[in-house]
Amino acid sequence: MSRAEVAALIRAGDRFAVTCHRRPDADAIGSAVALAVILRELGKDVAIYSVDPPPRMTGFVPGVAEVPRAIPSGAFDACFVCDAAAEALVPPRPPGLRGPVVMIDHHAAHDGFGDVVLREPDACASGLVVVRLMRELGIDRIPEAAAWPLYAAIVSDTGGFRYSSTDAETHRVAAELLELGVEPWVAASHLFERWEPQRMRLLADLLAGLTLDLDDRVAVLRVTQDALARVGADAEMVEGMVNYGRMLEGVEVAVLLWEQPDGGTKISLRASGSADVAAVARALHGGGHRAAAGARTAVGLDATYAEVRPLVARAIEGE
Ligand SMILES: [Mn+2]
Repeated sequence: MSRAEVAALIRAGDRFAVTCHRRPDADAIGSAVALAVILRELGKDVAIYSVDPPPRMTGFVPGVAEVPRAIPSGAFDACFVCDAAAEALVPPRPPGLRGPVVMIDHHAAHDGFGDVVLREPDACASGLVVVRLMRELGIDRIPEAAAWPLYAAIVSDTGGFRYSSTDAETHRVAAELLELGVEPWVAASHLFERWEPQRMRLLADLLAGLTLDLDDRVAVLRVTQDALARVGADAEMVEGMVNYGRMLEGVEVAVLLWEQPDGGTKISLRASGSADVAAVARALHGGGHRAAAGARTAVGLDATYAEVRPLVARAIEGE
């Protein structure tokens, strides 16, 4: 559906539920909070919820800590789900929903789930899709209460304005957010620094076990349940670790293999060149972006890497 059609749907409704993908990241929770602010600006009744807690690092963003965990009751004309590329990531819908589930997303790969899908893969973050939708609705100025949530969404999904998704529009919107009072150093310090000692120890452990493969063009990092227990790290601390593999000169794809409590493996993939890791993830029934994707297997780390390796080899040859 087009942005204009989604805007028409918003104008026609009165009561909306707003949520984001399960185990939200800063873009998911930030775009949901911002969308709720914008819908309220239009005089709509809005119930926001996130069944899983937002990451600790987003606790500084105004509005995030107040997002309820409970699925809201009452009647809703639509339920907006921010930043979710697949049905498995969509939280339960409010029982009183009498309208469509509307997906607001920017992922290149999307399973098509949702009654209405507004997906703009050229946007660096779902937060940016929310800003575009806001303008479509005739609001020119970003409401102040949406500024920090949108900045957190954009700065985290672009890795601090470093990824290839960063463009002029990204910086234009960021400039607008700064004019509304956002302080970049405060956001950066919360989102990228302030590490717990356990997280730093986990990184040391990961780097000690880093291996290079396929003519040093692929870096492989492994996280075991044993290692997590040894350093006292939790699941949230594993997020983003794959990027360290990508920082090596000559590495085109970084693979993080993360042993799950059920014996399966979660795979995170990052590309630094033009290799398409979304294609690798899709072959393993996962998804994501061209340069950042993920999947899961039901087998252990070594068996998983045996599946991943030929796919990654093809991805780096195919660029
Ligand atoms: Mn996102």
